[in-house]
Order: sequence, then structure tokens, then C-alpha cells
Amino acid sequence: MTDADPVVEAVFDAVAATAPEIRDALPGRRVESGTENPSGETVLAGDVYADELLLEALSAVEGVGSFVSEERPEAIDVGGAVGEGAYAVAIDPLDGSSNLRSNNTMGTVVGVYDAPLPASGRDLVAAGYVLYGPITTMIVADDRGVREEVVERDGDDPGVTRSVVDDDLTLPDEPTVYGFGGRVPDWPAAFREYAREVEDELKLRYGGSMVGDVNQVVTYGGVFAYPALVDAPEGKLRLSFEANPIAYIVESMGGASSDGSGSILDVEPDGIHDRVPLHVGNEGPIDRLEAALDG
Ligand code: AHM
Ligand code: MG
Repeated sequence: MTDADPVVEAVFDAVAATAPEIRDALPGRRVESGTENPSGETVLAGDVYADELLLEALSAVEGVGSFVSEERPEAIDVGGAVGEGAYAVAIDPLDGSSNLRSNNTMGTVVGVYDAPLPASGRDLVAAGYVLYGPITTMIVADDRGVREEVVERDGDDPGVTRSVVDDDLTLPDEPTVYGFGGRVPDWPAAFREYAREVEDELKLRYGGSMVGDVNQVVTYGGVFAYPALVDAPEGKLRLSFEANPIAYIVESMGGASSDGSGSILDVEPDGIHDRVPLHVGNEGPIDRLEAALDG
């Protein structure tokens, strides 16, 4: 047991506790909130609700020193000194919220860093996500491995139950599915060529929510990417809130991550809202991707 383990448990208790409330709140919050987030994206009422609920829940956790969200310009100080016994929790409150309109899957992404943000993925002590699918599940990765849990309301009680359904998740050996974000004409030629090859071998599974699409890869094996774009070489997804936690989870399951040339976890950020091209999955397809982009 490391010093971080009790804090990690308490963080995921708090995240799980918010999940049914976030779900219940979504039907009335499919509309635009009228604001933009620090990445210049339209924020929906559901994003605002999830962000505020998670801030409230996580600031009450002992050992959480800082709350950092995709929806907020700066880190918020909520407790002790990060790196000296307290941890920074980075959140994408509602990943894939554009799926609210089409009633498709979404998630909440969580990274627990042992350093103030911006920090590298090597400072993560745990990461996870909630998947709001037909079932609410939560994936948690830390130094003990990767677990999948089902999160449910506890009868009429205000609390939730976390039931572990798999306490040692590993990536299947054989890649089966793929999902790549963005539009083909916006991809650099080398990625287009790589995608053509992948398309011949794997089945397309793309729903427009990173959490949902990565969960397909985690379940069946394969590769997910939101690559560099010709007009946006840094891609779309944010390093601190999306890429690092997902890379940590997939690498902890025996898979690989890449920004195009090396592990996502080695990327040194300049700012909290930095973006990065993200590729994760089985080692084979990730090695091939790096070779294709290198050529
Ligand atoms: P969000 O966190 O604002 O919802 O944005 C991230 C989402 C990811 O879940 C998904 O992989 C990507 O944006 C999809 O983008 P696009 O609609 O451009 O394909
Ligand atoms: Mg997101």
C-alpha cells in the first residue's frame, strides 16, 4: 500500500458518488450554457453541472489539494500543498458531451497527480473514468493494477455501491476494433495511409466520445486515436484531462500510448490546457503508427 492509495480510494468514492446524480441531471441539460471553455469550445448545461458537482465532491476529500478541470481556466486550491502529501485531481467532467444531443455515450475522466499542474503523466498516481453507457461503469488504474466496477445507487439510500466486476483488466492480445477522430481530409498523409491499413484489418467502432471509444478498445483490443490534424498539429484532446489519464490506464493494462513519437506520459506540458495527438491501444498498432509517422 502506498501513501497515495487511501486518497485514490477516496477520490474514486467521490467520483462514483456523483455518477448517478450526473446521469439523472442530463435530460434537462442538453442545451448550450452560453459560455465557452478555456479551449474555445461551446459548453453545455450538462458540462457545467458535472463540473460543479465534481468540484464540490472532490474538494471535500482529504488529501486532494487542487481541483483542475477542462472547464476552468486555472487550478483551484482546495486543501493541502500538492506534492507534499496532497494530490492534484484533473477532471474532464463530461467527456463527449456533444453526444448529449444524440443521446450517445459519455464519460467522466479523472487523473490523480502527485504534482501541481501542468505536470507530466509520469506524475500520475492513478487515473480512471466513468462510462455512462446502458450501465454506469468505472475503470480505475493505480499501482495495484486496473479494475472495472459497476456503479449503482444503493437502494433508497443516498450512497452508491461500487461492485468490482474485474480486478485485473488487461488488454486482449489480439487487436479487433479501431476508432479515429476528426475528418479524413484533415489528417496528415502519413496518418491517412496508416488508417487505410488499419481499416482493412480491424472493425470500426467510433461513437464520438473518447471514453466510450477507448472502452471498446480496452474491452476488445485495438487502437483509438485522435491524431494530429493538418491545421492543428497538436490535435484536439487535452493532455492533462484526457490523454494522460487514458494513456496511464491503457499502459497499466499492458498496452501502449503515443503522441506520434513516444509515450504520451513523457510529454512535458507548458500549460494546463495543452492539447496533444493521442494514440492508444495494443502495442502492435501503436508501434506501426510510430513507424508510419516517422517515415
Ligand atoms: P469534450 O471533452 O469537449 O466532449 O471533447 C472531447 C471529445 C472526445 O470525447 C472525442 O474523442 C472527441 O471530442 C470527438 O471530437 P469530434 O467531434 O471532433 O470527432
Ligand atoms: Mg473530453
